Amino acid sequence: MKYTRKDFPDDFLFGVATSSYQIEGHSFGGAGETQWDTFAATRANVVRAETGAIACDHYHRYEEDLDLVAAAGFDCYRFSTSWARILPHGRGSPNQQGLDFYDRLTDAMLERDLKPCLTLYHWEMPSALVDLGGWRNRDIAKWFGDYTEIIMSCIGDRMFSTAPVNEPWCVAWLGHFTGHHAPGIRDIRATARAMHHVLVGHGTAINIMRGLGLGNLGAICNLEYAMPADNSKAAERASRLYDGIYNRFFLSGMFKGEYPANVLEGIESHLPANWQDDFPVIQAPVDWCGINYYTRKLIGPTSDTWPAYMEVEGHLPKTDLGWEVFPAGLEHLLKIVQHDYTGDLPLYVTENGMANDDIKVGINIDDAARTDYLNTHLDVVQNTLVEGVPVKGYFIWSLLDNYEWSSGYEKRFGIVHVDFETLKRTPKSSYHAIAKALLKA
Ligand code: IFM
Repeated sequence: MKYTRKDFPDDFLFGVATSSYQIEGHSFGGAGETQWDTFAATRANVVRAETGAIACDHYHRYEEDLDLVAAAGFDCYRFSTSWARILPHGRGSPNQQGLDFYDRLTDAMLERDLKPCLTLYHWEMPSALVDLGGWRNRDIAKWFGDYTEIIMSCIGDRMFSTAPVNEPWCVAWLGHFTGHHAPGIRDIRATARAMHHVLVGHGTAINIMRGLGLGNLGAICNLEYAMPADNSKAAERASRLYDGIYNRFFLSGMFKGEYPANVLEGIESHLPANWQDDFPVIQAPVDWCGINYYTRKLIGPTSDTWPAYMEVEGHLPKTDLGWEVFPAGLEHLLKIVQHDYTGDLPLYVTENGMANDDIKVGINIDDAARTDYLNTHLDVVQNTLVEGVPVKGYFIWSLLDNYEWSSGYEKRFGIVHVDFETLKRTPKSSYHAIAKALLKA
């Protein structure tokens, strides 16, 4: 790595991130069926119809995995609890095995001196709640609040930080507009409601946690840097709308209590009645904001129905998911978020990393491309720190190769290789480079 921890402020935190459905193995420990199980069972949704049934078997191997996190010198471990593991039917009686698992997992982090950084919803909606409309149904905010209360009453006091929802754009837009993610809906009204309700759910969970006396609560958004594909006014307008839908809708809701006008043009008639009345909940104060960043998008206009934009292929080097490598986008976004929304609030890069076709040669896995990717993104974190942006930490996605949603197990994001036949873990060269950089004196 180009940097060591000494190049960053003393209180700067380094972490690595995972999520429950992507690594745990949802067939273990009494977890309920999730929307990803049924989405994967539907033709052509997921590569080879793969599910998270076994995943990395982290449910049984978490001690070994946390040993790897600690041995690399990370300060923090970002993980998520599964709604369907805690409440197999989404509501009602909790699954004690699920609560016990997260209790053990938490203690295992603390025993290794790792700060537990929790996300409460990383997409494993229990199927029973999808049957009731999932994020389309306004009651989801209350159900999410109930789930929050159950899990946080059990492990909340031991968390370093907690965020309710990972990547509200993915939840709402990929799940209900493009249909690329579960529940695989393609409907503008469903999308508008999911966009709004996911924010009401976020605020409800924050308020419940405050009520339990918990602190260091945040919001985590995935952001993409939108650029016009050419110099035309139409491309400029299209890229502003992409930015509005992808980035500003969620940030504006949470930090300003409003939605961008260009987004409302397309969705206002589909929002639930009296949606403005929900802003006091949506704006529940948070203590920090997390940004998940991977790439930029070049956007051009189309003559299609709203939002009438399209992604135009760019020519920068790409990762194995076809995402262009554009570190400058992270710098722009950190500055924009601070300037337009969060001011002095601590910012974290809560996910950053790349899919790479990592090949195992003997016992070695050389993923120099990943180390380069991390270095170039840390370069821009350095730039923002110099300019006074309060970035307080950086988390790599991901610890392990894992279930990459509709790509199944085909795309590898881990700094640790997982053989999905034997489940053997092998640290890649990026892991060794990070371990060297994070060595504490
Ligand atoms: O794997 C995902 C993760 O679940 C959410 N953020 C983006 C990652 C890479 O696609």
